[in-house]
Amino acid sequence: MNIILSNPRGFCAGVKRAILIVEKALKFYKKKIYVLHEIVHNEYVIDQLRRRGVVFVEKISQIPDNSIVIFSAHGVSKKTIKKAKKKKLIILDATCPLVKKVHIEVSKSSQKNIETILIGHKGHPEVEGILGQYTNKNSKIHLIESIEDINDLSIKNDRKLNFFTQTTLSIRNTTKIIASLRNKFPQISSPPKEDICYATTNRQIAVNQLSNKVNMILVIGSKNSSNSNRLAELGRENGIFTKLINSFVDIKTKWLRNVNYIGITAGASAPEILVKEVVEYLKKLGAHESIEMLGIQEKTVFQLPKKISNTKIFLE
Ligand code: 0CG
Ligand code: SF4
Repeated sequence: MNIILSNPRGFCAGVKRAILIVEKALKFYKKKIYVLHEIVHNEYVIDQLRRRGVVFVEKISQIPDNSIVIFSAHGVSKKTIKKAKKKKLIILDATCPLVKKVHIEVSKSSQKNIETILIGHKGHPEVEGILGQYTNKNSKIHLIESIEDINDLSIKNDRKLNFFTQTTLSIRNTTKIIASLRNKFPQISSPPKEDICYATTNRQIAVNQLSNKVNMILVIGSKNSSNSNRLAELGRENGIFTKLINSFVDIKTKWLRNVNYIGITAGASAPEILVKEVVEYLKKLGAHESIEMLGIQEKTVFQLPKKISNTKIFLE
């Protein structure tokens, strides 16, 4: 069996920044650190931080007054910020700057009475955070998940209408939804640049290339990770037997029967150590040395919040 590693894969700039914020906060404050929601959607990352004393909560009400809170990379609503301020929490915002950009645009639309459509997955924390930027009671933000949802939309004035998307969607599927939206509302205005982020885009391009080379794909990522799920979905759409796994422990040897080329990728929140463990495990089962597939080089780096940017952590 031959192993091909997809490129790029794994951590994006937003995830690196979010995890660094937690690590630096642990060092800087030397106090209990609360994180609202999983900092990123990865079981291994959360387990490691939990062991170091980080407390993950789902509601602001679970945090004692005057504590330190970090908002996860997926972002929060305006209401959540208000609640945190009311409790006098010290806030460190790990919202990815690319999600923040969508927040700013949606908030502007709300202020300008522009009706907005958001393409995204219901219940995902990023979607909840984006919807929560639209506070204008006289106008509306509508969430759609599919082409079918477009038929149910009731729009007041399609000349004062725009749309945005969640950052981690399927490029293929979203392109189709946008085409149908434009067809139904020819006057709709769109974001100046696609909201699906560079990391999501590049990992999907790589999986498309990988699909031409392998007969099985392993996507390393957690069940609640939207971008990881999209990679697994894409492998399957391309006709490749694909599995989403947390780590090598999830691999079933029966999957590997008759597989001579196996592709490995990792979602934007999955650390490289998990890829290494999978490769080692497959090699123990008899696979050859892995080969890195050439792909798009990523250079994006995001700045840290000023409060903690000078705090040095181990190996820095
Ligand atoms: O892909 P989603 O938005 O579910 O998040 P995850 O934490 O897996 O990855 C990047 C971020 C934020
Ligand atoms: Fe930011 Fe994209 Fe990474 Fe999400 S997946 S944290 S939007 S860079």
